[in-house]
Amino acid sequence: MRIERVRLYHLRMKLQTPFETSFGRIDSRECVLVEALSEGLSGYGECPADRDPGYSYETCGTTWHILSEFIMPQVIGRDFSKAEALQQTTSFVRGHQMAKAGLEMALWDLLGKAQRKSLQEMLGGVRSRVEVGVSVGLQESAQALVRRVSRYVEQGYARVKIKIKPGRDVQDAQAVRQAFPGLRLQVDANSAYTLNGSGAEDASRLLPLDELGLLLIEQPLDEDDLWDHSKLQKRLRTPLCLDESITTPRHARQALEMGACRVINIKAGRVGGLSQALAIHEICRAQGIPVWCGGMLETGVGRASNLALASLPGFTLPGDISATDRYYAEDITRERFTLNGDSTIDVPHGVGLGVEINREALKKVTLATYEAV
Ligand code: OSB
Ligand code: MG
Repeated sequence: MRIERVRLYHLRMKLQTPFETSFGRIDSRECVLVEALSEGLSGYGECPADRDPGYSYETCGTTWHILSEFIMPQVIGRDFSKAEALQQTTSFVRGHQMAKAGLEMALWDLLGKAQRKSLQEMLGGVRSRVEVGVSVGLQESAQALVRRVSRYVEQGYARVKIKIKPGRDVQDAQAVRQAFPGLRLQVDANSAYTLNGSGAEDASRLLPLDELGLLLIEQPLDEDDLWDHSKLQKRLRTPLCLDESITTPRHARQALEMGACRVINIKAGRVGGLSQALAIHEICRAQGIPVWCGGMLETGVGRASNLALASLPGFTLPGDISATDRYYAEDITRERFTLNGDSTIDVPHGVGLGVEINREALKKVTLATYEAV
């Protein structure tokens, strides 16, 4: 299909509750939505970079810049019969995985619609519903955290991840574990510690987490610090899981060779697109390494993509893919995802992403648009 035009939308959507991590607190979440048009069809993709460079160096601003100045001019007028081909087309851009991933997702959606295939079919997904959990941000106190977790457990989430940061780690996790002895529980530090750091930042403070029966400890150290993760993993029985550190299939392979982790969180956005997510899934599956689908507070567009990805056979741990109402009162898709009684969410089966954009809702949350022909 020849890409005739591409549109960008800068979105800001108010969250149901503020979300706080070790790198900051947000009340609303921003992202860039990509629309690729061809033969009367539109494909949509989501670049999950937020307003601030707290999770990674990418932001809505860098995504906009890289797509509009460099990538869109190379893509418009070009024929794509496979979404994966975008990797070659964009290989002249170093990094900027989320910018590439958003456009790649739009191509998957577009090609799926043209070929009358669901994204799940195109990716090789095998499950019609996937196990999910909820990611709970930092709360005012350990008691407030336990109350918040209780609410999600009552709603039916069978796996909970709590965010931790220096000074708010072992005690918070202990409080949740004490209140919910059988809960599938994991923690995420978003790179807030260093090995042999000073005071509260020293990752050896996290060693008592090993007694709490956690599923995994996610990204305690810096994104560029595979080596120290490998040293820390040797001191823990609990698997370390890398998120920020894994931005390419090569990093996934090297992290596993080094013993820097025993689990990988796959986010298509962070690794440059669904095609790269598939490659990492394959590397891990060949070695029996469990993977799960991470989340970035996506709209219905990114959530549909995450559900299709999480239906692949190697995704054996519950994903950070919660029901729509955990995030947004109003979404930009007509579909709202809901939690089933067994802590799963159904994988969309319509063509492409299987979601329809609610144009009025989209308009309400759009801060700026850009179109190139
Ligand atoms: O580290 O997994 C993370 C949200 C934004 C940026 C980074 C992360 C997260 C989450 C939320 O944990 C997961 C979700 O979408 O529910
Ligand atoms: Mg994470």
